[in-house]
Amino acid sequence: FSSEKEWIKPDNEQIVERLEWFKDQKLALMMHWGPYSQLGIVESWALSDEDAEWSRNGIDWEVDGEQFKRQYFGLNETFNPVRFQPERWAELAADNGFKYLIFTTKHHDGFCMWDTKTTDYRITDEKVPFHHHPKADICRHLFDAFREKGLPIAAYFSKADWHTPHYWAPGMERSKTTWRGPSYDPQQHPELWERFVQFTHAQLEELLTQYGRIDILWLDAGWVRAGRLGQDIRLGEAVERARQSGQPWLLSADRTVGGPYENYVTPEQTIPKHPMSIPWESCITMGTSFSFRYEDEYKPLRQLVHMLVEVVAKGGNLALNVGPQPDGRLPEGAIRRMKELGAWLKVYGESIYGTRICAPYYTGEWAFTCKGSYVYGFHLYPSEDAVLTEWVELPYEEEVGEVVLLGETPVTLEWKREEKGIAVRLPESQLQGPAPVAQV
Ligand code: FUL
Repeated sequence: FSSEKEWIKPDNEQIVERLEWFKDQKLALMMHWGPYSQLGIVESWALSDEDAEWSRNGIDWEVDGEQFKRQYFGLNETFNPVRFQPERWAELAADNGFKYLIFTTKHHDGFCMWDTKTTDYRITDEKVPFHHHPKADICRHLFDAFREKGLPIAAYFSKADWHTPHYWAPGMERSKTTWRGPSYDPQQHPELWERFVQFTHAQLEELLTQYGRIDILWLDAGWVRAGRLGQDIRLGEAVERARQSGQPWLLSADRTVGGPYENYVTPEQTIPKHPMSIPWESCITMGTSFSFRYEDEYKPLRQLVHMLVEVVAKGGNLALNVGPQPDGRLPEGAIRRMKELGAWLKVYGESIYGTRICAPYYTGEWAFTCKGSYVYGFHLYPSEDAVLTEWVELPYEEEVGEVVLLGETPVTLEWKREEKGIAVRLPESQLQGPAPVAQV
């Protein structure tokens, strides 16, 4: 979205209301999980030659394409996450300030993490050892566990599907530029394309009618769209059907596709330069990849807090991604960070949740949010050992009642008018944590 004008405000009142709910949430836990997690590769991207170097990094893929594909598509037979305890994930998320879950029901490789009838390439297939586990229908148990903790569900679903022959049709030439697929020109093969459309709609129908309340349909693979392929996948119809039959609250994110079914926009691994008043959510990894990587490095707390504050000050939500391990546990390093962030949010959450943007938004050094008659100013000082002088200038030119430094014990601060804003006197002993917050 280069300009806010391209965003279409929904004409459905309930959806407009749900978008206000959405804007209040601020922090989602995003999770990418599937057979690919076993190899610690970049989600399913090793299947696509488009970015071979990047996605196959560190793994011996010196096999020919077909052999490699067989290898990859055999990963489901060893995916056996017997330590999957969805209640633990849900508890950890709820206790640490996450407000909704975004989960990969199907990534580009086409592997279904629910008990679908549309394909055997699924978590409940008999060939998959996990088939016998009482929680084999992963989406069902995960969604139930999160809803139980009061956290709504966003179902991530890749429109591209590199497993189904309706999309990557055997024997059809793929050129380097179409490795994301489909492997054929949908305009030249409308019947094949229609089979793919029906297949996709049938999968969404299952997810949207048999898995309880879904609050958001998070469609990925923005390249699967009429403007690019000459044929539509008509997912607006699927969204509309779901809204008419039991899920009237359903928001949809349909990346860069635009139109009435892109209710909010989803920048990836980046934060927009300027504040936006349209609803948006940046998905950013806590580690270096969306899917699990062995010995991954997780962003330090200061960086996570600064990211969250910047996103919120610019009017967005942060979908912070964690990739579960192949055995079903969450990586220790990620758990640690979730708890650290949760501890920060317990003290400063009032300046984050339910807020809206207000000038001067974000200056790099300062960020602002508003709620009711309060303005919150976050000082984003650069490092643990940065020295903050006693008097700190805050670029806030509006009227000031009282200035309070938030913390476990809030402290009223002395302040004075300056030429460009106000100056507040900070008691040094209080300057702990990654981003002191002044409530004005
Ligand atoms: C991208 C995908 O290709 C990545 O693998 C990941 O799922 C990210 C959130 O969206 O478009």
